[in-house]
Amino acid sequence: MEKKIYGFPESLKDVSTSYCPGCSHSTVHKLIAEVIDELNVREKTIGVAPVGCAVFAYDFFNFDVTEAPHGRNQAVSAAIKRVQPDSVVFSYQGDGDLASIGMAETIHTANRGENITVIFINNTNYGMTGGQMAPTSLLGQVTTTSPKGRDAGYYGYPIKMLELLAPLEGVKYLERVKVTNAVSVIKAKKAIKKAFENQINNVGFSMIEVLGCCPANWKMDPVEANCWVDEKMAEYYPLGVVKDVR
Ligand SMILES: Cc1ncc(C[n+]2csc(CCOP(=O)(O)OP(=O)(O)O)c2C)c(N)n1
Ligand code: SF4
Repeated sequence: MEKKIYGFPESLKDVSTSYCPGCSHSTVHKLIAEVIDELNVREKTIGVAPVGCAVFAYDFFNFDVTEAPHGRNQAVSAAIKRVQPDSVVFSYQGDGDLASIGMAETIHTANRGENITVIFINNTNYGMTGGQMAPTSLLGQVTTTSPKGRDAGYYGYPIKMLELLAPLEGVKYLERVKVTNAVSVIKAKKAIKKAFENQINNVGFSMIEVLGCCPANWKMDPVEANCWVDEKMAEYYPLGVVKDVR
């Protein structure tokens, strides 16, 4: 008997995305869609799209997605979840959105222990607006606003968001993953699924940080960009579970 081993997720629309070739946003969208299908929650899922390259996420996902102003994703997500506690709400954000202008929202949403799922794509720059330095840009990293490389004395150090949030009591699950090869993609999906399951089981605030790549602004081809994630990013941002409390 034939066994089906692959199907296009119902939670993803069969449309072309606006992402550059090799961009991690595409891979992560697919993982989220697969998880939502597997958990059978498509009709009660509400995503909150960020500013940044994922601003058009509502055109790519096949469930309700709303938009939030720059940095305000988690405030909007928490409000939706409080008004509709039976819904499954996730905030999808880049590092500029989550760790820069949205830093206050991130900390206070986490501290309140809002029962939402946050998917954080850390690609170490402001992708959509042309590759400016982000709070997560690595030391020495050349960006359009740090043309001589990020210097700690002038710009400060790259912020490890999960380690920053871990001490907050409202925070239940934090894991850092990457999507640079098949094995890491499978691990990333497992983490994303758990972050959604936590919400469904009322465990509380969960955030998955995905080390993503931005080949366009890093001025690398997709293979080089993924190698840079494996070699440079994963060295500074260690992969794995940072916190898991039940
Ligand atoms: C209040 C406000 N300030 C600035 C902008 C311009 N802006 C749009 S996207 C963006 C950066 C997004 O970077 P990031 O969140 O890292 O997402 P990426 O594009 O890398 O996925 C900025 C600064 C805006 N939309 N709103
Ligand atoms: S600019 Fe970077 S983050 Fe934006 S779609 Fe292109 S590769 Fe992805």
